[in-house]
Amino acid sequence: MKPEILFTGKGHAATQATLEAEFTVHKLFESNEKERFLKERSDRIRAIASFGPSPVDGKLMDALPKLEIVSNFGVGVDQINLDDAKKRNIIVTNTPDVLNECVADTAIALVLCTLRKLPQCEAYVRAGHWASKGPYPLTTSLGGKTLGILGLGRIGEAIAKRAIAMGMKIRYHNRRKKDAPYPYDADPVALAKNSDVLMVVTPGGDETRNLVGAKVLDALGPKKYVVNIARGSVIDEPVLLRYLQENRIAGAGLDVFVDEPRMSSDFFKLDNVVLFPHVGSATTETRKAMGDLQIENLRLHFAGKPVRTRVV
Ligand code: 8YV
Repeated sequence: MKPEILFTGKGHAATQATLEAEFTVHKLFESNEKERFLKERSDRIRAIASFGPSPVDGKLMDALPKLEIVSNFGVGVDQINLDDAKKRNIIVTNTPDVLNECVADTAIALVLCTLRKLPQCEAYVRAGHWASKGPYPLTTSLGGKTLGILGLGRIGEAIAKRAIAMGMKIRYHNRRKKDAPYPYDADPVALAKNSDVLMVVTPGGDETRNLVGAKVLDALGPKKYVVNIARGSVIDEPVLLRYLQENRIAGAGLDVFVDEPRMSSDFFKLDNVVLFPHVGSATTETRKAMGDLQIENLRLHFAGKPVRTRVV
């Protein structure tokens, strides 16, 4: 008998195909009557394979009394209520490390695109402006600038390595000072004050909601930039939009948004923001590695062995 598992969202196709071959799969996201859907399967579902932002909370856990494990596709588990899982002795796993390099590449690409306005340069050529209007206006160098990393974890370290190679200096803020070779700032405002580019790499969730708001953006000021490859929730998005409209910061590079894939269309009118569609880890290779780890955790669990990357 194959163990029965629930998919919370439509996700990485190859991973979902492998899971469908090895397990009996139930697709919650395809049902219009979710409560009934869960009730009909409540005595059989032993695992959730979570994909994307749909919440895995106490209510869903209670609807599945046989639930043993939630195996998430992604390192961020902010959509999963970890306290609710802990209380119910439900294991939660994620997919750390395998995406560090890829997300760090995206982070540096966003810094380059935001300071050097590379997407705008490309659009300028395609619009025929180079020949008609002349050279593109000068932009801003990375070399010699300070990158302030808000959340120096494994991805932050990979970003720091790359930024140093590009001639940038590194500072950071974490809740606790680490044994790291970079200057530490005691809070996000101090970090913003001391940096030219504030790089947001913290986990999402309640603890970091709107961590970057007016105070931090004021500390950055009109000559400096913010880049977010973490979660949209970490930045107060309406405030950021207003600060960009009023040129109260120099610019922003954003890979993540509060209500993806939606955002205010007012962002589209601005020349001082670069917008990516949450592609931090979105390569064929990295998504396969993430899926393999998600699958491995489920296989290990159902083989009665300890999972590889346990969060709770
Ligand atoms: C993915 C991510 O976009 O790992 C994460 O936390 O945000 C990304 O790598 C996401 O997990 C896809 O569902």
